[in-house]
Amino acid sequence: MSYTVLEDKVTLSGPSSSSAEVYFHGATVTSWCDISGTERLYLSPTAVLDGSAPIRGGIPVCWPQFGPGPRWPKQHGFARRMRWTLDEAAMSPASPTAVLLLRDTSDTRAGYPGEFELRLTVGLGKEGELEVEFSVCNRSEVEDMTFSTALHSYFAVEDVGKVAVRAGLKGGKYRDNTDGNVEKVEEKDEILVLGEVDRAYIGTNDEAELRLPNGKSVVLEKVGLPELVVWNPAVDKTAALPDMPDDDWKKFICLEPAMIDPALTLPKGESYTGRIILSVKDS
Ligand code: TA6
Repeated sequence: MSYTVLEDKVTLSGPSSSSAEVYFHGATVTSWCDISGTERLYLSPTAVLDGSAPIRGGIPVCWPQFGPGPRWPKQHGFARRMRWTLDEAAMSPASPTAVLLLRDTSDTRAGYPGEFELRLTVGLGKEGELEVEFSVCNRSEVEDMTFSTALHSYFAVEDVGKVAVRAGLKGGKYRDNTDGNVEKVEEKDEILVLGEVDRAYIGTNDEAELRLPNGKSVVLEKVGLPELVVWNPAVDKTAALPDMPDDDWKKFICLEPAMIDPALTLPKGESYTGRIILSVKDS
């Protein structure tokens, strides 16, 4: 069990056949294989990996905003568009854990005044589960810092029409981004993908289950991320994505632990941490 540093990414090898990899670009986790060696994240075969665009797939970090604004002119902010560095001093050779850092630059401060240190810690647990911890430190001594965030996770499926999301969402509210972000009430126990889905569920439980047709479920536990975005672009929106094959909408579903609305105002000198643990179980 260990980690290997390559030019563009760190690879982790964990218990049995579990593994993961995280690109320095955007601190984007692009692969997680569970203890059986099964790849559980979707990465577009046409994802741009040279740092010139956000990586399409894996777990992009949306910060300092989720969505089109108001803190940064580009969708989902700048964290997924920048090269992070490795904090090897915080890592131990025998542990399958990588720690990546991003600090404010003159470019970020030109558009977003915050003085920050972002840290993404990616590790494999004793059962091959994936643990991702995202922390924000407000390094300013005078200014508070406001942000929204999401760990925009793409899960690999064979056929998105045959999976179901169970997260105790029935009776809960969501903002429907396919309908002007109007607030609605979920009427079902299970979320199915029968067309384009783009919903931000509000005040959700800290556990969601992605039920696969083969009797397995991917379990997502979240802490410090009160919302859950469920997204699949379906045919038309996928056709408009330059970094995803037209038919690949069938091969993933996004379950995105998030903190969107209200955004968080972090007082000077204080820190925020959001965390997810991904595992696989029999349904
Ligand atoms: O996942 C929800 C969402 O906000 C969708 O509306 C869609 O825009 C998706 O993110 C992907 O955004 P991206 O900028 O990565 O193409």
